[in-house]
Amino acid sequence: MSLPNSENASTLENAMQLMIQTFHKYSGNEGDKYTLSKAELKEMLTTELGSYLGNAQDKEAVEKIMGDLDSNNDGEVDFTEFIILIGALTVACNDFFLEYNDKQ
Ligand SMILES: [Ca+2]
Ligand SMILES: [Ca+2]
Repeated sequence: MSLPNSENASTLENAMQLMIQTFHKYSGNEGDKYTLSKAELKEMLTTELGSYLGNAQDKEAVEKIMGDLDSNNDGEVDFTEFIILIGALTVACNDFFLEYNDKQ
């Protein structure tokens, strides 16, 4: 999947495109092309967020993340639900960063 003008894109625009591309890289593996099944979510979490989420290999952790994210309860994670996860993780990273800076 490619989006227009990626060469001229700003850093933030690139980050947005990467989030879209990353989602579609996993969502297209099985079932609905535009949503993540539990297996696709697990693969995405372990491959892309391994260092942040640590033990996402753990079946219960995946079930919990799936349950938390699947706000419309259809058993799949759509792009809106995915972006909420990324947003929440980014907020947590920012909090960590601010705290770390305050201690310097
Ligand atoms: Ca899918
Ligand atoms: Ca859902």
